[in-house]
Amino acid sequence: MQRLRNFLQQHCSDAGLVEVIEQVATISKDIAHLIQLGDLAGILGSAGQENVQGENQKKLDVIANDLLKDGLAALPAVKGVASEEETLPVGCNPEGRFLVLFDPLDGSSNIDINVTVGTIFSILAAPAELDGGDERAYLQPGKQQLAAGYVLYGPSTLLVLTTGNGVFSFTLDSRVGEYVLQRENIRVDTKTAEFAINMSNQRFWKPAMQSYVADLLQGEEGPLGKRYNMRWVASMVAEIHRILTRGGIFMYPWDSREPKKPGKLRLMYEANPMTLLMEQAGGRGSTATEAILNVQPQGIHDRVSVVIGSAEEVATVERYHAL
Ligand code: P6P
Repeated sequence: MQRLRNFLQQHCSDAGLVEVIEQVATISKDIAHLIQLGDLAGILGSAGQENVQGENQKKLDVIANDLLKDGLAALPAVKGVASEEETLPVGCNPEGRFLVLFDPLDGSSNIDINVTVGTIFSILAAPAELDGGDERAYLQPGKQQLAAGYVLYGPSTLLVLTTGNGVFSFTLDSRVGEYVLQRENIRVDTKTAEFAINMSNQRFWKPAMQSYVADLLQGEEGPLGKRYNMRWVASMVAEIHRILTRGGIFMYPWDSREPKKPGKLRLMYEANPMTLLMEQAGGRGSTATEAILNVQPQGIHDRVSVVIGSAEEVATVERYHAL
């Protein structure tokens, strides 16, 4: 079984990029260990403060964020980092060539109920002329990502990664503390009969999304002509991993609860990395009207409407929104 380090050395010619990815993997082992200890490590519950998103931070949100921020800042290759849990980007090493963006603990509302959570990361080239603490350095569309991935802290701890040449999955063998290659060149089904959306928001969606989901629910008798199943884990990493494994479509569309926001999920460290992975596996990622990887960010905490998964199903959603 090929270990992560050997794989990266074979598949990635940039030693600096390999070093950054390895550091994320190393840090994720500490996060996985804390999650497995749970209450025993005293890491459950609220941190008693809000983040820039206005969300109540869990203790483990803060711990995971600090582990990633400090661990990456220690690498000469890292010029700066941006995090869901940090209001501003953090400048690291002026000579660094990479910027790393991350959601340190995605789905953290699940941590207190022992349900799957994850870490999502995205790696960009650092513009030579901008400091790693300068937000402008990060404002690159998702198609410019050099690498992206997630760590899924589930029954197994998995690292799923792309450096632009396919999607690869590694399982953490806790007996030896190493990620070992599990699946190569993952391909996602172009068709699906499984959708993921938070149905409790139905009355707040645009009519086009209401119409599409109503047709999904009509099953064989409806215009889509087949019975669909539904899942909602409230952890994007778990949803995307399921889709990479057996197809599907994940949606978090704009809704009228906060009409000024284009969506709930964040472009730079949720939608962009997950879309790069999905498209590297033959799937697609769209805002329902535009390819996610083409969206030009205006700020590191930009939000976006998200429709990600099996290519033909994403195209169907776009068709409903084009009517
Ligand atoms: P809701 C987790 O907070 C997250 O950012 C995603 O991981 C997840 O898909 C979504 O929000 C869940 O949102 O509104 O269903 O709690």
